Amino acid sequence: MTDPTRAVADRATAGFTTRYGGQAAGRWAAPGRVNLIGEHTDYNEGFVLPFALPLQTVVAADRQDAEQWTVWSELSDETVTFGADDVAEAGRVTGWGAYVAGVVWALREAGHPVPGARMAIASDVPLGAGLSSSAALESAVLAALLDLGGLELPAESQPRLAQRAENVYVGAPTGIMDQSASIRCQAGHALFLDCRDESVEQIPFDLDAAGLAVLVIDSRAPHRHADGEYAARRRSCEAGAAALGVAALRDVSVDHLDTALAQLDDEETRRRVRHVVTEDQRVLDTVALLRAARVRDIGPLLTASHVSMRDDFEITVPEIDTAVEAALAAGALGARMTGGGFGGCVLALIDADRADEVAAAVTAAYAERGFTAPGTLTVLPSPGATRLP
Ligand code: GAF
Repeated sequence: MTDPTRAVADRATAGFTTRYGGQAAGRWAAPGRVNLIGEHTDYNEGFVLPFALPLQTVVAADRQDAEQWTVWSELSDETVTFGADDVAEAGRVTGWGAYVAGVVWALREAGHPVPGARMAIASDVPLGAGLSSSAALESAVLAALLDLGGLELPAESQPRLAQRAENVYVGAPTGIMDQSASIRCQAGHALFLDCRDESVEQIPFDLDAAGLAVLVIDSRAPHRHADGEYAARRRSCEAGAAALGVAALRDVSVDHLDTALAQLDDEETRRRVRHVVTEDQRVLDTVALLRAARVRDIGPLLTASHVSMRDDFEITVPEIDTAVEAALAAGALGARMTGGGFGGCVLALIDADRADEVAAAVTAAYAERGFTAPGTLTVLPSPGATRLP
């Protein structure tokens, strides 16, 4: 266990003992993620390339006999309790407890006999920063319930189940990327996921060997209508695919992009389609470079992805664009927004010895524009969900 994991695991353990008395039967951890490249491609059955963060959510838990789930979280210092009736139908538990109840609901719906449980949750994954705090919570709870119940569910089937918790129980129409990243990522690798058949390849992403680092910049931008805008982007993509007569935008290749765009009447749909089709190709190009250990060379693809999100998909905000521009001006090899958009984080690929300089440049650019100071953190590709010793 690394030191940061130990600290959050200790908080979950202590929270369990304080709330319930005695020792937890075990502790399960699941990470947040950044997406190296491949944004808004997952629900278009395309490609993504996330990696897991060293920031984790930890659940300390034990079984309880009744069909009841009692959950305390350090984030709100609140305890939520729900029973079989609350997970008989989606949506009955609301707030953060919905992510936990959603996992119980999805497991039961898939026919698994879920044990009652008491859980204490601690987390280092910031909320609302676009680093998949909800997928980390779902994935850690899923890992805990599977082990506590002795339930068998292959790792490749787990993301879909956690995603159903979020899509159906919570009601957020997200794709398969975040839960896949939290569950299936491996240390030192980015996860190349084909969102059509959910096949994965672990792509070595050795930043140290290349003398590089990834700087994650929390834009601190308030989320501006993120949920509604996300759903609107999804609808545009589906409309584009329908107009082109394909099952999903994944089926349009860059070689046929111009022909496809010429078939669309609506300028906005054309821009959305162009983003998704070119972004899928950028993922494939990034993977090819990483396979050849040409890590430095992926920088321009990251920046091109950002430009596409800014101009074609229109999901960036001034704080995000400022962070990208300032990082590039300070010598980043590439920079882009990561995650769903309308706030959240930027990632910058930088020479490892320039992290302070790039972070200071972004902070200065923010101050000049009167934005709330950004957060910065360098990260390495970290392990996916696991039971802690
Ligand atoms: C959010 C969603 F949850 C993902 O499924 C994905 O669509 C992402 O936005 C954009 O790439 O994180």
